[in-house]
Amino acid sequence: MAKNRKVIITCAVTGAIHTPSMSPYLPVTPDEIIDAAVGAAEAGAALVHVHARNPKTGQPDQSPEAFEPFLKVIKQRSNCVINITTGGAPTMLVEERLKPCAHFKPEVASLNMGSMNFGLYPMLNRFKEFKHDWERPYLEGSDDRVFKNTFKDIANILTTCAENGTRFEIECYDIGHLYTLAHFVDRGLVKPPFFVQSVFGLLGGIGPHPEDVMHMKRTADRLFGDDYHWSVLGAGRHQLPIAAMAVAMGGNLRVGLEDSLWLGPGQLAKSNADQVRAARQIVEGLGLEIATPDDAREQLQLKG
Ligand code: KMH
Ligand code: ZN
Repeated sequence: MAKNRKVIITCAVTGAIHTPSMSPYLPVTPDEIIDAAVGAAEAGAALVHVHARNPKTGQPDQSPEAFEPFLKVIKQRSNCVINITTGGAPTMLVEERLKPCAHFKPEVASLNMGSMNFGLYPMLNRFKEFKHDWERPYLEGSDDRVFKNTFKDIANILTTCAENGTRFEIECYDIGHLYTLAHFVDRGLVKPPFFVQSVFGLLGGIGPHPEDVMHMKRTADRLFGDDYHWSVLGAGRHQLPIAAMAVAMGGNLRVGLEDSLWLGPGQLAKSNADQVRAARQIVEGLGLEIATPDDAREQLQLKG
């Protein structure tokens, strides 16, 4: 792992996992996404990872028109690095998912390193009443849905975005995804330094046990040496414990309502900024400094 000791906090402000009925604080409209992103950046996030939603229904929307109303304003109001999703939602195919990145040519885009099951249906046990018609089938449907990211899909994203100087938040949900990254390094399609975002605790991916975190880091160290920056995200209640583990091990972290709606047991996070502040406390409590957006640009060699 590359040795930088300023810790990069990424905040993923809304995503496509959670649905509006799960939390009144989930950003949905462009104004809510702007406030969430700017608030997270002011609280200490160097990168802000964004998805768009239909402002009336909250359904994930991957059209460039859905991103347009908030991207420009976030840029005007903050120096944070904007990271646009190419994951979109697990219901979408890669051609649709690529459109906003191809159009807006961001500094960073997410890149999902393999096809997988993406189990959202257990949330039906916790959240039962839904405001919008799409929410229940979206969650139920994940019982028989594959989040498709074939080798061809990955190569397509790499070549389309790399032409624009976009670099990647490389989402690895399991150990095999690190080996897939190594394969694309061998093919010359992705260049160091890699920003590896390890995802723990999603149903269908690696678990959230400390041994899982150790195994992910050990494998990435063996495959990539000093050529990668390591970041982690823990799903749901695992968010802060996993962040704390990784920061103590020299890594970076991601928080945000995309990955967890919670601030503590039974306590919904009222904003993305609240989660960033909680993560920042961990970082600073360990005697470490958080990275500014320009520190992150330098560390990750972004185009700026
Ligand atoms: N929802 C995260 C676990 C993407 O947007 O490309 C992964 C993610 C995918 O952020
Ligand atoms: Zn995302």
